[in-house]
Amino acid sequence: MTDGRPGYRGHRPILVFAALAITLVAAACGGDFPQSSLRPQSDVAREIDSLFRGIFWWAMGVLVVVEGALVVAIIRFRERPGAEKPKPVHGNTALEIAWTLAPALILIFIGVPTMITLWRVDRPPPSSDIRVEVIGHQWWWEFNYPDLGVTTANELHVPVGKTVDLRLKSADVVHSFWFPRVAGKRDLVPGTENQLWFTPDSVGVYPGQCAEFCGTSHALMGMLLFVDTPEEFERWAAREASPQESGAEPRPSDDPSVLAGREVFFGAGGCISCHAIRGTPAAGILGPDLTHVGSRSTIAAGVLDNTPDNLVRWINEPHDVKPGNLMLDMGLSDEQARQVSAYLLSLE
Ligand code: HEC
Ligand SMILES: [Cu+2]
Repeated sequence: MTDGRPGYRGHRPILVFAALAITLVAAACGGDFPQSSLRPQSDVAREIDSLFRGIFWWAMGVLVVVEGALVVAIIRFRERPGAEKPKPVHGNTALEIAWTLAPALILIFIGVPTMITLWRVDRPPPSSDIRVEVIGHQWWWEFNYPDLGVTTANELHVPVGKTVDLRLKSADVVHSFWFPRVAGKRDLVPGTENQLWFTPDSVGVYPGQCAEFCGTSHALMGMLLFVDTPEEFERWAAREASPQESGAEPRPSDDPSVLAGREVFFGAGGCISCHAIRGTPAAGILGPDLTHVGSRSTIAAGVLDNTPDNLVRWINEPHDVKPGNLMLDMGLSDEQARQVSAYLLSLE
C-alpha cells in the first residue's frame, strides 16, 4: 500500500470519523420512542406511514443513483499527474431525455399515492362510533363527549377498534392536535371547526403534543391518549359522566383534610371562579373541568404526575411549573394547599 500515491494516508482520519459518525447515528435508531410516527397504531396512521415508506425508498433510489454517479465521476475523472484533461461534453440527447423522463416518472410514482392517501384520510369518517369535541386552550386540551355527557381535560380515552370522530376548535389561538402514533396533525383554528378521525388498533397509552407554536408554554401543552378495552372504556365513561355531589352538600369523607380542602376550594381559594366540578356550585370555565381530576394520571397538560406533592406545587407556584399559564397563584398557605390537594385527589 506504500506505493507513494500522494494523499492516501490523509484519508484515514476522514474514514475513522465517518465510521464513528455512522455508529453514533445508528445507535440513535434503537430505544423506545413513544412519539414516533414510524410505529403506527391506527388505520389512518398506517396509511400515512406506508405512504412515507414508499416515498422514502424512491428517495433512497435517487440518492444512490445520484451520489453513486458523483462518486464514480470524482474517482474516475480526478486529476492525476501526467493524465490528459478529460474532454468536456455538450449536448447528449439520449442522456437529456433520460434525466428529464426519470424524475417525471418518479414524481408521478410519488404524487399519485400521495393524492390517494390525502383523499382517503380527508374523507368523512367511515363511522362515528365515538364523537369528541376537542377545544385547544393556551395551554391545555378540553375534551367533550357530547353523546356521553363527559367533559375532561388533557387525557383522551377511546375504546380500541372504534372509529373516533374528532371535531377540533380553538378557544384562543391556532393549536395543532397531534398523536404521532395514531393520527396525522390537524390544526385547531379559532372561528372554525376541523375534523379528524382514526380507528386505534392497539390498547395502550400514547403521548401527544400541540404541534403549532401557540405562545409561552406551547412546549408544555402535552396530552395522553388512552386506548382502552371496550369494558375499561365503558367503566371510565360511566364514572366520568357522573357528577360529584348531588346538591350543594359535601360528599361525606372520613378524611378531615378532604373536607377542609373542599372549604378552601369553594371559599377562600377562589378556585371556583375558573374551574367546574359538576354536581357542585363550581361552574368556572376558564380552566379544566375538575369533576374527576383525582382519576387523571397527570396534571397541567402532562407536565406533572398527579400526586399530592405535585398538586401542592402546582397550586402554590403554577408559573414556575408552567411559565405564563393562565391559572392564578391564589396565595394559599402550605396547609391550605395540602388540604385542597387531598380534596382534588378524592375526586375520582
Ligand atoms: C384565573 C383562573 C384560575 C383560577 C382562579 C384557578 N385556576 Fe386552576 N387552572 C386554570 C387554568 C387556565 C388551568 C390550565 C393550566 C394549563 O395547564 O395551562 C388550570 C389548571 C388547574 C389544574 C390542573 C388540571 C388538569 O387536569 O390539568 C388544577 C388541579 C387546578 N387548576 C387547581 C386549581 C385550584 C385548587 C385553584 C384554587 C386554589 C385554582 N386551580 C384556581 C385557571 C385557574
Ligand atoms: Cu401549541
